[in-house]
Amino acid sequence: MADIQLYHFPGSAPCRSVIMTAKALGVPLDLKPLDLMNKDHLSPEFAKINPDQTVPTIIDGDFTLWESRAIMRYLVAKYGGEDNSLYPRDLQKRAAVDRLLDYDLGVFYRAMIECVWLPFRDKIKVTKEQDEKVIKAFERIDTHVKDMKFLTGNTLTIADFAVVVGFAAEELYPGDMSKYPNAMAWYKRVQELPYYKEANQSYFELLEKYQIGKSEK
Ligand SMILES: N[C@@H](CCC(=O)N[C@@H](CS)C(=O)NCC(=O)O)C(=O)O
Repeated sequence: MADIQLYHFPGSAPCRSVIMTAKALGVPLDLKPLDLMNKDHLSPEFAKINPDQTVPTIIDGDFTLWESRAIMRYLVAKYGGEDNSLYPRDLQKRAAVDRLLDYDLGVFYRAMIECVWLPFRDKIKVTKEQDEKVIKAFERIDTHVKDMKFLTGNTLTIADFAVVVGFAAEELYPGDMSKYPNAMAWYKRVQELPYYKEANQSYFELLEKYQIGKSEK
């Protein structure tokens, strides 16, 4: 069987969540980097593959799929065996994962991108509303994970992969992360996964490029 092709942009958060899922499942990926800065994704060739022209996009045989959370669900369903705890079959356990994935898509990830990453990248001053949105997002994760190892209980799921790639924007966030000790303990736990470093290498390189890191905060 040919490896699954993954069109990605090195450093991209949703791409990293897909890479983590593949690594957790032991599914090899054939990485196809697109340079978004060079507008590679806007080429007519890529528009034929994904008319939304976004990454991550996978091609698995004759099947093409985009939207990171849909890709993660697909990979676990197809390659995770009978009942994989990364995306459990039990209706209520699965619903808890889905809720977190939806919260991430609609609220958490948006707050990180719009209120931390883009102002940082474009050197724009963060508004009071943006700052409040970020604080609320960090507070939500902190309260949510208070008595749990991972986001839906004591077992790692794809919800952790989805949220952690956005949470990693804390590296660029000038505020005081010690206010969120439960969230930071969860973040550390996820970072300790054996494949975390390799799957997120491109993000560390991006941080290095921008010369940012914990020690500089
Ligand atoms: N909701 C999508 C977001 C995908 C997305 O916006 N990816 C960015 C890179 S991080 C992209 O492709 N941007 C190109 C564009 O929107 O033109 C997902 O989770 O996959």
